Amino acid sequence: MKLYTKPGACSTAVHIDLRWTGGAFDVEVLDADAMKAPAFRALNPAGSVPVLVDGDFVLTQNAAIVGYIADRFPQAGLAGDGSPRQRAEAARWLSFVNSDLHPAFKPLFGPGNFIEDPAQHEAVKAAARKRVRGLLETADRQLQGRQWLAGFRSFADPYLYVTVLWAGRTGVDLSGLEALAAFKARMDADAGVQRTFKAEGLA
Ligand SMILES: N[C@@H](CCC(=O)N[C@@H](CS)C(=O)NCC(=O)O)C(=O)O
Repeated sequence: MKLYTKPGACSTAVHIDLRWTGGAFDVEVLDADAMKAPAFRALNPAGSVPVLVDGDFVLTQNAAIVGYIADRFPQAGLAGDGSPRQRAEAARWLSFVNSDLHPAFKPLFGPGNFIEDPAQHEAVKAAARKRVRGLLETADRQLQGRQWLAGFRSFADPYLYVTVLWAGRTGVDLSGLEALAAFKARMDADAGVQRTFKAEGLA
């Protein structure tokens, strides 16, 4: 099994999941040029990470990939204990991060994709920061009295963690989000996270 990732991107969350499984896998760390190269475009014409290759199976899309990893390494408990209820809780919070939180950053990373006039870019980014802050308040409320989003460690947690790092880098106000800050500190200290960062050249 091989993961294609870009340092600090959403694929870094998948990389942490793989470290948490304790299973064997290869990783290829891509830069912007490698993501445009024909060899990578042959795997994913969209040119985005993550991509997971398992034998002749090429899989894209975060949600599909982490579900596949959870099923391939059930002992890791990334989707819970095998009960429908825990699977649903893990999927609920994965969906929150993948379809609400992650897309909310897009205007911060590329305001020009939303409005052409550069004079408007700061306003677009300010609105995005406000939306991200609101979503992180939801995560903070969920983490109050819990260590992990779903109530147990799941594939939703590394993805949330990566978005918290993005929020720090893009000037989102994180003040007062104490449960989220404690979650980030736990993840910062996690051995799997640290091994991931080292492998991606982020340590
Ligand atoms: N819907 C896709 C989105 C993947 C995505 O947005 N990947 C970003 C990194 S977080 C990417 O590769 N962007 C292109 C680039 O960085 O060049 C998924 O969930 O896998």
